[in-house]
Amino acid sequence: MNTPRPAQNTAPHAAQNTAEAIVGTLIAHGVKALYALPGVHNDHLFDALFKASDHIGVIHARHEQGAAYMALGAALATNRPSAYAVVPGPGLLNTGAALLTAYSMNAPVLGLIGQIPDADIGRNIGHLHEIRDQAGIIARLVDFSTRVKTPAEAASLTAEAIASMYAGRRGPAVLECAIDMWGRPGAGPAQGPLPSPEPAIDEDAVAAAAKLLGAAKSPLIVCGGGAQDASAEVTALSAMLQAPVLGYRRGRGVLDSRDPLSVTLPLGHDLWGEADVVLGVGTRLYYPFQQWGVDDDLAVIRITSDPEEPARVHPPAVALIGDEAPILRRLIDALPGHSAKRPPRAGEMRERQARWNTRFEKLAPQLSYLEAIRAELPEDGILVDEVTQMGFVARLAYPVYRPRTFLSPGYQDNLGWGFATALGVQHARPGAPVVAISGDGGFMFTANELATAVRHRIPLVAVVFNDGAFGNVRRIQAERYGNRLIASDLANPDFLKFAESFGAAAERAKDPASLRAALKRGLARRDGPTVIEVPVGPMPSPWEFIHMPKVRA
Ligand SMILES: Cc1ncc(C[n+]2csc(CCOP(=O)(O)OP(=O)(O)O)c2C)c(N)n1
Ligand SMILES: [Mg+2]
Repeated sequence: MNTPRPAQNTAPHAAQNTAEAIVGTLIAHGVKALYALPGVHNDHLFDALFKASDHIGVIHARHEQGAAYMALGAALATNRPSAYAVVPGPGLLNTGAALLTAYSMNAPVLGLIGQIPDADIGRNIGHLHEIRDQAGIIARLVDFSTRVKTPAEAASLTAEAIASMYAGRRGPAVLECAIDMWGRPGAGPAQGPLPSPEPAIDEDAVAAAAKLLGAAKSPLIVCGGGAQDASAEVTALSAMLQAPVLGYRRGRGVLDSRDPLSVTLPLGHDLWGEADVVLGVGTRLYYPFQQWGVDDDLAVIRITSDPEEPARVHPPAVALIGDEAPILRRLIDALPGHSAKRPPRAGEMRERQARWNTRFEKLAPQLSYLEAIRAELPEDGILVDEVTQMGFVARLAYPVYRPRTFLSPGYQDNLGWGFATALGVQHARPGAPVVAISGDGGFMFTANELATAVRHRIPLVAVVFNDGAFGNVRRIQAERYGNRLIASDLANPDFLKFAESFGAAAERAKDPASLRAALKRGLARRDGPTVIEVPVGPMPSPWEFIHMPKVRA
């Protein structure tokens, strides 16, 4: 099934006040950790968490953005509901970029946000942490948000908020709760997950899609983040149709990179120009529509959970709305009646990919380090990327073997997301080896969370590629602005001493072979974080492989 419904979990305990009802409801949804930063507005919440500590842990971060990014990482690694709690006003705003990213990535993150005294909300008195129209600000960031206005509704609103994260366009939700509401008695018992009926599948649309795909001469499948839980189905359909599968950024790993029908972005670009039918699964088809072009000779089929998505840019021939995996299963069932037998395309794709791989050789500095990481990360190991030279190339060429093992920030592409998000990934998947890659610029956005990693013994391995610069910006200034370098050089700490001063393990690796050795040691260490600094020079530009010209009118 595509969208794991929140599991019934531990025994709900009798709820007494608002905070206890909310905490009990989180527990009843299988939420085992709350990523948080406390403050007076939420003291009752933390007291409820103290009392429930046999069932739910609190991971306290050093900055609210760290808490929210960790919740995002936990959600992305598992597709299970995850939650964070912060104070209102500055606390909320400090989580803004992470919440925005959770929205962009359709991640099931629940924010629990404090509020000023209930009776004063909207009066602009100037209470501690008061912000004008907090609810309005939140409503611009997430699809579902509300304030808990009585203890009696606390449990049901929490269950509703969590259900909303998996319904329609998936994504985060927020509950606000006033400083004097958390502790108010009279809440009902905790509530388990609401029933989540599978939306009916449009059988006429399935038949139309099967007919188009069955008759296609040159079908192409494009996967986005929404296909991550439909790997088996995409793999089966690709084999039946002998259709190549393009995944870039969030679509990587849906089809195993070792499958010859799995193609990288530039080959996908070539194939887009040749295709007669394209099936987009859980993707906005952003690069194809915005950069590669689309015309009437191409029949586009969309499968997406967001009912508004298909009509946004280019009306498709067929749109199927709902969870990707069950829809794909129906499509696979409907196909044999329609499908032409096609010759195998594995050999052709291997050869065409090999030609692109030869061109990728200009990215050798990045590729050699990524090869070292791939060699040390086992099949289920997770790589969290960043907005850095290494990240850009990883999205193109790092081999990904399984779904949800390559995490890339999607269209926000927000510098500084990686390290703290990876901490949440590692915390939620303690048995999986996790590596975060970042540049010296991105790492320093949340490097303070090394303290959180040490305090909570999170065994993340963070590789920091240090070029002493916002390298991407510097290269653009050098190449396109006559080398007028401005605001792109960085004064860095000694990353080894810095990491060690937190109590983290630290190593410096000067080449890919020493990175492999350092990774081996770091991944073996399971009681705390490791930072590996890799000093690097300027890197070759990957952009010619990412921003490619129109191939259709
Ligand atoms: C939140 C945010 N701010 C700014 C940017 C613009 N930006 C993109 S790449 C980059 C520099 C990255 O530097 P670093 O992390 O050191 O990676 P490098 O390019 O040097 O490998 C900047 C500032 C961004 N993508 N996101
Ligand atoms: Mg840099």
